[in-house]
Amino acid sequence: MNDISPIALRGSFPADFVFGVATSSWQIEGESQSRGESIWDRFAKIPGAIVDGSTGDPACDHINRLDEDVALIENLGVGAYRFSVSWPRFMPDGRGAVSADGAGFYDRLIDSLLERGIQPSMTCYHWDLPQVLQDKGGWLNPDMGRWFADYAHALGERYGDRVSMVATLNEPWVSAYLGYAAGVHAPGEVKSAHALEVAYRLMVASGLGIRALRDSGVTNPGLVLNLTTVRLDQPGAEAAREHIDLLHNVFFTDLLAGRGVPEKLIANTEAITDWSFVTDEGLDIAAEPISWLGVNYYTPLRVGRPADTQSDAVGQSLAAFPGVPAATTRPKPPFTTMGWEVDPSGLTATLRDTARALPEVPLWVTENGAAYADHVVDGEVYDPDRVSYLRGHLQAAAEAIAEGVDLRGYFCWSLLDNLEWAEGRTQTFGIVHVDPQTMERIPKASYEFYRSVVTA
Ligand code: IFM
Repeated sequence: MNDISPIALRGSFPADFVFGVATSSWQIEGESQSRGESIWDRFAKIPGAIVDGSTGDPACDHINRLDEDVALIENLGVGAYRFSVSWPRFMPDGRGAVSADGAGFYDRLIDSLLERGIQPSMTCYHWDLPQVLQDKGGWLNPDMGRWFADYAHALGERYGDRVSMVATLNEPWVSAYLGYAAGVHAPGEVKSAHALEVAYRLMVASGLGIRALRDSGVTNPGLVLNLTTVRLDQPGAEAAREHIDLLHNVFFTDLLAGRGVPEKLIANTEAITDWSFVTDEGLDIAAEPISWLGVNYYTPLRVGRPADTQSDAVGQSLAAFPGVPAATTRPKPPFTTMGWEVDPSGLTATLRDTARALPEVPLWVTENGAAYADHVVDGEVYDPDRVSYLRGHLQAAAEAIAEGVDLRGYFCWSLLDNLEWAEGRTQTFGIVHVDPQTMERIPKASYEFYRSVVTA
């Protein structure tokens, strides 16, 4: 079968569909000495926590290469750029005073995007919590929601009139379960009861953040979740499949829809927690209406019967699913280097299911992309696997629209080869190669492919 042409692919989306590209602060900025400490700076100091010993410096040295990076975004031809604000750069003490330098950096970023006709899409929190707040208990502290709302309000006051979309949080599932159950992300705790509590408190914080953003004049606040379709791979794993789906998807969409914490999840986890931290007021706040929902999709989850060997796919350890009955996650080839199964139909299914769960909410694909091992040959990077991944997933997004899903835009993850959290520099998701030593940027073949689609 011939690959669909860029023109035909572009033509399968509405004319006003927004194509963008995404990054996040800790993964690209560098210059950690010019801001407050984040939980990822502290976590990176633990021997072995980050596989190759990477730290937040120099990351992609984006702070010093802003003009070059904005030029790459402009040349890509996208209509929007999704970035996150580093809370410890904007507000080094976590609360109170705003750093003039830190805030000024995002002023410059936003203004230079606008000068080029690119819509800034801002995320308030993409995992780099100020360490000073972690020292006060982090997301387990009942006051954190209020502190987050104050921070979001300050961001709204400063940038609200210039950014087209604002997300409160990026992927609370990851913060809660990789950070507090599997312990492979900052702050590196392994305590299932805390993971469930943090997931809930993050959703309450997001609701408070939505209110604070609106109060500051932001008209388009939303939230970004990593949702995915959870497939039964073998008979006998039905209960595990359902439990993983509850933790990964239904918990979040039910809270947003005002349906509360799913009864089945409460029953499944009764040996872990009594959920006494949930209050009617908290549920009401978590259900604060959002103007849009971002869906980050990379791979489906496939669940099978228990086996001697567990999958080593990044983020798919069963330790990340408190209360799950014995099972295995069983991704099938083809894989990316994260060990993630490549399955574009999973994106269509995820968008379809999310639209059903939250029928009134416009959806965006806020992240989608793939890590592959790249090679620079004669100053060029030829990455056909990533091109094929992007092509397939763009077609899958268009398919969801054809089925009636209200999908408004798609952001490719990621602009740059960056710090892939606990995987350090070993996993490269960029459509632009970044030399780890020289920081030289080389647009890959996938950059040219994506440009040919978005500008077709
Ligand atoms: O790099 C991350 C990003 O920070 C959040 N979503 C998933 C990406 C790939 O793992």
